[in-house]
Amino acid sequence: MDPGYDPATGKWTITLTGDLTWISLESNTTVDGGGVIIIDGSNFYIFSITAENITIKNLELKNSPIPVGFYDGDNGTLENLLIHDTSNYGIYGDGNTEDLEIYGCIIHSIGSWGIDYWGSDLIVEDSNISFSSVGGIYLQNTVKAEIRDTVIHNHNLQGIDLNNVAHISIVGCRIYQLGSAGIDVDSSSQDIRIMGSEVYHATSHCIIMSSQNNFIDDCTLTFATSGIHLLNSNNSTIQACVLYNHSDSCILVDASTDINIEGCEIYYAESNYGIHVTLGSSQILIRDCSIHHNNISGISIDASTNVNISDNRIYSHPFDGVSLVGNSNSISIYRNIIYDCGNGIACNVAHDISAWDNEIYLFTWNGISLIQANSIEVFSNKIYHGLDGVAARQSNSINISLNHIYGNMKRGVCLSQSSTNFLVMNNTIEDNSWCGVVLEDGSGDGVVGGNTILNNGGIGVNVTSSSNITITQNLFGGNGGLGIDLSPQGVNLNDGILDVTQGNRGIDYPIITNVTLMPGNTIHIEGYINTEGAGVGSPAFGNAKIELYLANPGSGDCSGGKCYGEGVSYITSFNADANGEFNLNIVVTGVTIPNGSYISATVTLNGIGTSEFGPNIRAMTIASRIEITPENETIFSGEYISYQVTAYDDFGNSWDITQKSNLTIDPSAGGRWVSN
Ligand SMILES: [Ca+2]
Ligand SMILES: [Ca+2]
Ligand SMILES: [Ca+2]
Repeated sequence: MDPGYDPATGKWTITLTGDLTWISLESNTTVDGGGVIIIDGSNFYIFSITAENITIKNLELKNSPIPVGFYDGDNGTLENLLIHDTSNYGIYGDGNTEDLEIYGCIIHSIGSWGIDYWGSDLIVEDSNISFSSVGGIYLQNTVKAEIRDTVIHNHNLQGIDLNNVAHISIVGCRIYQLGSAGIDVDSSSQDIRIMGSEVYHATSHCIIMSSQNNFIDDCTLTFATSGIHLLNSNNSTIQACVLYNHSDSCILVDASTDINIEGCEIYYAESNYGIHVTLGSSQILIRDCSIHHNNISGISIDASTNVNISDNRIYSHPFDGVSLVGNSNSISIYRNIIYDCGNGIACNVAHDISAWDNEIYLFTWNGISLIQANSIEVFSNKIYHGLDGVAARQSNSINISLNHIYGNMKRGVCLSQSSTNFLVMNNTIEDNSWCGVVLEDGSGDGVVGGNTILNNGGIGVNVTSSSNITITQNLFGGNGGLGIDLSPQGVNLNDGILDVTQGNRGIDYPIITNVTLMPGNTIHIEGYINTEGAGVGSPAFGNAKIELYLANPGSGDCSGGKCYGEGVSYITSFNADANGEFNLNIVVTGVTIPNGSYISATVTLNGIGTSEFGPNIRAMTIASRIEITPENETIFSGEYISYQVTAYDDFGNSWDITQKSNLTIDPSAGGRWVSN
């Protein structure tokens, strides 16, 4: 050794020579440089440690292939070392090394990994590792390591590379300026915890892992290919992280199972999605995240299954808030707020999807878009201020219920391109600029029932080039067109026949000729289903179901001197006879029919659908009438009959005005009635 003193720095430099190519230490030795010793390895190894309980501290080590190497040297402590200009590792531990602790070390300008460790039980704390030709920290086969409060930056490859390791914690670290990933974990590794750390400016992903049982908490992951890329990685939780400015998606979940992503803020994915789940991933939970301003969509689920997306705020995406593609299935989307997107939720070749309790608004196209989607439930959502509220194409088995769909620039609900087997039930669909509900282009085999369809700019329910749509017990009012309009547009005057060129095959509506309000909540109703003026029914409509409504024409409901609906309140239903005629008394419950109110009705045929509303007719009480009881009775000579005569007024008051109520036909009096 050749100690040299530098008065300028106050430090002593010891340079290794060919006589001493490394320093061996006995067990239980402390080497303390006091902050004033520099060891220049002169391209030789400096400390090669095979002993135990070695502490080396307060030294500067340089110009060595490996300044500090542990070879089955257990319980080592390195403290406050400055290590630089190595041709190989900064610090090395072989596979037989245990319990190495590294505190407050600065390692830079390294020929390979800053720390290369194959042993177990490693602690790295308060250290700074930079400018290596390979990477910051490499662990292989390590069981239990904690890397805390350490800065790792400017490496040609990874910041931290973990291989076949277990029980690793990375806490409070800052990792940046990397030629590859920030943290790279292989598929043999497990139980990896990354907490309170920042990773940024990685050429590849901030974190890429194929390991099992991962926990990533409170990390900020920015400016890379992605923030987190899980590949064949199972049972992972990502929570309370902030991820932004990635050239691909912010979180990539590929072929991974049982992944929870919660409480994260995710934005500025520059060419893809906030979260992209694909390649057969399953059991995915995305909850309570804020996902916004990503280049395509907020969340994309592609070819994956069993996904729950809940309680997120998803906004400001040019395409979809949530996109489901590639036969993804078993997806639940609930309690999300989704706004300022192209589509709120888009299912494009997907099935078994439920969306409920979402609030979706300010979308450019559809609140919910279904294309070749099957087994879909959309319920209790608020969908407003977009173009079409819910739009389905080439989709089937769709249940749209209990939603509030309003204020959209086109239609509330539109099913088209042969969408079949649907229920549109108990929704409130109002104030949309075009129609409330549109069924078109061969969309059939559905029910539109129990909805409140109010104040839409166009038609309430419009059936175009479609059939077998039952429209039942809806509340209409104030729609700009007809309440129900089967193509062609406007009232399809009855022609007594079905006609395949018309919506719902041009079912004729009922012509009610008389509707009388009677005592005891009873109405008497007569009429037929056939060409107006025919006076008799058409068997084409035999046994059809007729639904009665209180009617109130708003705009667009009157033509040819008559008004047709809109049916504002369902009253009751009954069936026509085999000839398409009806003449009956009905007891009405639950609805009050004021004297003079207007009544309209629809016809529904099984397998064909429902008609438009028929012409409105006033329901009147019988004013000041007299009723005789019995009304018809056959009697023979010598018999006698008792009868009663009752007078009624408009208000339902009655008087018994029977006077001589006991008469006999007397043969001896020439067959005349005589009083007894
Ligand atoms: Ca109208
Ligand atoms: Ca029509
Ligand atoms: Ca017809």
